[in-house]
Amino acid sequence: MTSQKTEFAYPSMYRVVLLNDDYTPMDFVVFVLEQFFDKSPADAQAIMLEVHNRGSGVCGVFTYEIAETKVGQVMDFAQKNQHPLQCTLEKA
Ligand code: TYC
Repeated sequence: MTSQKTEFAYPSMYRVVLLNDDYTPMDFVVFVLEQFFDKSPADAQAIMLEVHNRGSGVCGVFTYEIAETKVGQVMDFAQKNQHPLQCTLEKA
């Protein structure tokens, strides 16, 4: 029997990052973190405060396609609610 070597590469991962601004309500950001990133109320509150106090914070780490989709969902939802919330992705 011939031996087979299975070669594969792990996909690159991307951080989805929320940015602070002066206008988006804190409750809205907490809701976004619970709704789109499955965060518990306590985790969502902690991440929101980190963004508020430090300027940015990580919502999660995903493959490119999923990270892109999350960024789109957040930006869409913020725009529909007329908040200037910004969300980006960066290579992990
Ligand atoms: N700085 C905002 C305020 O004081 C709250 C906020 C938190 C906005 C996180 C955006 O990603 C953000 N209302």
